[in-house]
Amino acid sequence: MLQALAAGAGLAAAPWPLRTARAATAPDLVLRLTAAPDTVRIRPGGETAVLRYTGQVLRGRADALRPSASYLGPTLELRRGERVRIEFRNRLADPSIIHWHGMIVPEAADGHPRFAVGPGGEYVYEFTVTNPAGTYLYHPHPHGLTGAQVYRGLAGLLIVREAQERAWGLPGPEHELSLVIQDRRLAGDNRLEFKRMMMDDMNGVLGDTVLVNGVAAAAFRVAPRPWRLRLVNASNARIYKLAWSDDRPMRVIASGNGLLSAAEGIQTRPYVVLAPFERIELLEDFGTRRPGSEVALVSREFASLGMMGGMMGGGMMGRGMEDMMRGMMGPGQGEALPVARFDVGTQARTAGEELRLPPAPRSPREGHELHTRLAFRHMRGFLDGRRFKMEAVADDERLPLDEGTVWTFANDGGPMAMAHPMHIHGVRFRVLERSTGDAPADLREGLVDAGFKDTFLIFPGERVRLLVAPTEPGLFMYHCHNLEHEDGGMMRNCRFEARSPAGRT
Ligand SMILES: [Cu+2]
Repeated sequence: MLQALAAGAGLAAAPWPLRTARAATAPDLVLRLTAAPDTVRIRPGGETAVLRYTGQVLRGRADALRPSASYLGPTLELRRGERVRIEFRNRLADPSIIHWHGMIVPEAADGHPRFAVGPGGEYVYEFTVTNPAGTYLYHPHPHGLTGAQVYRGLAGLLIVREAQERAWGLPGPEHELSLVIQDRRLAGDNRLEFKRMMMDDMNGVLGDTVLVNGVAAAAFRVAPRPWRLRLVNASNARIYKLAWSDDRPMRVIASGNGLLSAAEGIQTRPYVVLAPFERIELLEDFGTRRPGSEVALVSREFASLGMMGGMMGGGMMGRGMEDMMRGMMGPGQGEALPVARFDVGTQARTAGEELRLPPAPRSPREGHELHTRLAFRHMRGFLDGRRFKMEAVADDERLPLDEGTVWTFANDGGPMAMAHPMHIHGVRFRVLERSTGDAPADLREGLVDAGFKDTFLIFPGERVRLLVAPTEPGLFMYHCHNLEHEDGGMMRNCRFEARSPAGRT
């Protein structure tokens, strides 16, 4: 078994017996995901070389995989409570490993970079789906290579479903749409252009074209009725300020890791801020719009983030200089961009059901505290002055199992300060508090801190307190999900462990 896991790997022989690799009972579902080079047609004028996950159902429901139309991997459709085995085959020229973003799985199934397998290698994951119904992702996580691999196409959706979703009044799968939003830059010959300049390591790689599900100028035909929209930011670094072109409010039913609770209710926002690898779900009634009309999902301008954004928008440069910079670099962070178009059908309108969101789970006891200071200097991000080391975990990066830790993140201000989308593996957490007044005025109203999250955006000068209660023991990680910051080392391990009798954690 262990030999099979590390087959051809060289890089990472399993560092300890993978007790989770083969459960006592057979899995309900056995899937195979293969990462390999491929070509797809993204726009006219020649195919684009990409990296791509393809999948197969080896055992169980054939509908557990839904193929994608472009370079994205197949959508995994999993059911809560299902036991899943996934065999990952690396047919890339570089090491890789898959992380199930937002999923709470055993340590050995989390896709930590220390498990990366080399070209020709395989890794077997086994876990039970414990996450509630929601929108999740899978993507590569080899240290230093994540940004390039995701940019070239390696990512896919992972949807968890529950039988009760219909009883909660949510539109069924036939009336939902997933939009995986990514910005890319295609050269004249349709080659994907990744890093081009030093700024890319600092700001993260930004594209000039928004692709939705791997398609440029995406358009959807929608019946005039309520739809469940799963909006997913799988961009390396771009933050979107998503809004309807007709300025209707956005009705948010999930803010990240599962649906909002009945107590929280639908959160209405004029626009929604979506940082890299955050997801949000909307309940949108297209029946309230004129039949035959069209409405666009757009990303609105914001001036508050990004060095170039500030310089260009703040009038620090002359007009000619501004135009030249924009031509060279493409749209910076915060520039307005089109995302997708929705054409409302002309058939009779169908009313929606009354939404009954599920009750909130009980909050854990808050018994522990942690503090992490984020800083960005010399083009690199630091977590409490530290950078990533494969096995290193400090005393102040240990969290007790099965109780609440209040984890405070403070983002340094200063001239190089940046917003960072922070992600913690292996847990879903609540945002307890955000320091008031520090979120930029042109983004503030679009933050949704309700519900459970696994990724949150923290602005320069801001302090955000989370309530985290790990349930899976072992070595997990927390990091910035701007993929260039992550690859640059703005990532650390954290260990979830039982409290020792002496009280030390
Ligand atoms: Cu960052």
